[in-house]
Amino acid sequence: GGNEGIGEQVDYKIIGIEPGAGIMQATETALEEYENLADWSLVESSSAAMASELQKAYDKKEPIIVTGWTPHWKFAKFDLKYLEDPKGVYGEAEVIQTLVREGLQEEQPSAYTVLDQFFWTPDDMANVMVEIQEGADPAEAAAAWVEENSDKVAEWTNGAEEVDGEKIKLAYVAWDSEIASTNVVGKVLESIGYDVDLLQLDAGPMFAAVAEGDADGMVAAWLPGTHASYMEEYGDKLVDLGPNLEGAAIGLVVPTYVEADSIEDL
Ligand code: PBE
Repeated sequence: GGNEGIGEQVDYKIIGIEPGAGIMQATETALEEYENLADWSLVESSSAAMASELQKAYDKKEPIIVTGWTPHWKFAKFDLKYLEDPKGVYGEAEVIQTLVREGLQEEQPSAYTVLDQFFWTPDDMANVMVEIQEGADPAEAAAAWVEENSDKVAEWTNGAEEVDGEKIKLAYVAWDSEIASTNVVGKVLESIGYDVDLLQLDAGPMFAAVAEGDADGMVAAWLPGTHASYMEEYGDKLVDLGPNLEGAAIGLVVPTYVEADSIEDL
């Protein structure tokens, strides 16, 4: 390692997101495990503020290092790369899983069926994210996607009987990826008659809410790595409905003009 140029230029800082995100925990681990990062720090921020820092640096072609993840609209908007992670701190490919509260299957079988069958691709998710990033209201972007993808939606609602205004509460965190997925699933549940409430929380409280039955479900668990600590804490009180997306990833992300390929080059 030891590229003093980049470290100096970014003030030995990695631009993070909300505390509580799994990627923040992983990055704290990276700061401990990579000796060349011993004097670096991780800046707490928010997903939106991280993206605007990235935009500002990118416009000026200045170096920047952010906590990044896929699917995310930033890869469509900017030329970016993941830094290699030879120590494997950020894990391998991740999936995003759907988790629901105990008792949902018996009490709200239609919602359970939809949540169980919800599965889409990173491109699907990215398309919704890009619309929102370009200014669409999340609920409207989700409604438009649902309308344009009726074949896929029909697979998710297959076998789910219509209901009459029953209440369903989905917990999520304001990560761009989860704003997209949660709004889409919410629209699909509305389309079969549910009165849907989207409950925005921090990561830990999101897992706790579903585990304790204060929310009915969530489509936002990044596993096996990113949210491993939350699964350890709440996993036995959650019903795991499996992946809703395959091919997710987290890591340190830089614009391609940054002259580093690996975390060890910093
Ligand atoms: N993320 C997006 C989350 C999961 C979804 C990668 C920012 C996290 O790090 O916990």
